[in-house]
Amino acid sequence: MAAGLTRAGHDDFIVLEKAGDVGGTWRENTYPGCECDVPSALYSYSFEQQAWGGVRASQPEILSYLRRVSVKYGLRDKIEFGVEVERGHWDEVDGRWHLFTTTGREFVAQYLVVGTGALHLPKVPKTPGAASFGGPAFHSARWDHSVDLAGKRVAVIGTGASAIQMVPEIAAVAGSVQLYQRTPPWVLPRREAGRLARTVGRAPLLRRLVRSLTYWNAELLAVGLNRRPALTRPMEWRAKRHLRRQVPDPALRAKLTPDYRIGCKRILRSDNYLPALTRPGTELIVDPIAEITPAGIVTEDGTKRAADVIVYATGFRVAGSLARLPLVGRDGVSLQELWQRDGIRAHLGISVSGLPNAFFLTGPNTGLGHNSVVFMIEAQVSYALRAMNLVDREGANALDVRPEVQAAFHDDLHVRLADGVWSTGGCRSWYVDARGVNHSIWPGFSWQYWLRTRRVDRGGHELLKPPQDSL
Ligand code: N01
Repeated sequence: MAAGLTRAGHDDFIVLEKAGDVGGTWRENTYPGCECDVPSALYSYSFEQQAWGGVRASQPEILSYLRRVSVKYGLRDKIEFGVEVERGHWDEVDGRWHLFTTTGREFVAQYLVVGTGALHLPKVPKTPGAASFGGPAFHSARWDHSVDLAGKRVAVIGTGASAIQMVPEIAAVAGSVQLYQRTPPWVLPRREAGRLARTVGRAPLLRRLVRSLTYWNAELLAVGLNRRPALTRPMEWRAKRHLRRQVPDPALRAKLTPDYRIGCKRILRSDNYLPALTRPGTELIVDPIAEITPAGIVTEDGTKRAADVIVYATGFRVAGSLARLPLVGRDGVSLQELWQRDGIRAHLGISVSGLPNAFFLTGPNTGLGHNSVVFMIEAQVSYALRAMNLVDREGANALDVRPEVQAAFHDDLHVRLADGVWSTGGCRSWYVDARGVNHSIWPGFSWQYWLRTRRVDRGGHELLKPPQDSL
């Protein structure tokens, strides 16, 4: 967003960042083996395409890329680091957003862009006895680098995208690994192209070509995920073949075979996760956890396993995480109240009726199971810039999406979601909330989303005039 504003010639903005550096999720997640499972060809900004070292970019590579971009575009001077916004409200008298930080500072702005992300609140299960555990215990997104895992008995809970990246690294150094699995993930080969990728990466024209081919290849998957989940069956065959090749033991294979449709949860890619589970020191445990004691973990079948360290790779609290920041809009109604009343909804996942001039990045139903979130974020940034231009062009002060436009968007979205693998695939995932409502996924091609964000519908918005005394 900051680069988008700068590139569009604006410099009258400020970025408030609670941490001490840029990077977001790529700053917070530093667990061993952390990398991006989206093809690296798609994982850089369109205006700053990156020559990555391989077909997947590692967390340190991505973090240094983001730092580099922030320097190159002169953004660091625009960022107030270590400033956490605690609350904000739209003031109808002066037509401005007023934001208050945890230290009591106030910022006043015509526009507010919320880029706080969806996967940033660690979810740690409330297991009986967890607090009594005698050793270090931490979440994957809060990795404790002071803990040396060499020779230790390490318990890892969870087998999602984070776990499958860290387990091979942990297994390589730990004395033993206990991996607690509730649901087996579908795992496809990772396919590292090595030298070819590096060569391609260095030649800008080839890089663009690969980016384009990779993008359209990824879009193909959307047909299966969104419309015809049965079309993804060949992917299931490939994943099962990968499993057969990597896990010779039929009993272990049975535990690792999913019983739901691929894509219902995030599709994972790894060449070293399954082999790590066949190492003598690694045990895959599928009995549910009953309690945690000072010495380790007890499963429901009564087995006690001693552990020195527990790693929670148990994901994030997602639903409504955007509403955690108390924002109060028109008529004194807060985002939380709006979403409690109407359900979590935002027009294009970007604007919420009742919150004028506020734009959400990675808002509700803009996540993808098949392509890169960077593409979606760039579409959202362009949309926010277009909306600001519209306000200026119209001589207005603000725009607020009409509730009926937001409702029509929301209803159409949820009709389309009903056909998708997230509804029909027979799994439970973080995409879906406790009531079975999917607030996470965009149920279409990403280019359809891009098309819809190319234009701000003037008639679909109420344009608010500047307050009288500022005329
Ligand atoms: O979290 P998850 P994650 N008892 O929610 C299990 C992004 N990401 O951090 O499947 C026992 O996927 C849970 O079991 P189940 C990506 O969008 C991206 O791994 O619910 N187990 C599951 O196995 C991803 O989707 C990258 O039955 C419990 C695991 O913990 C998102 O972040 C890399 C449990 C949680 O899996 C989240 O991934 C990493 C309990 N009480 C992450 N509670 C990229 O490479 C949960 N589990 C881009």
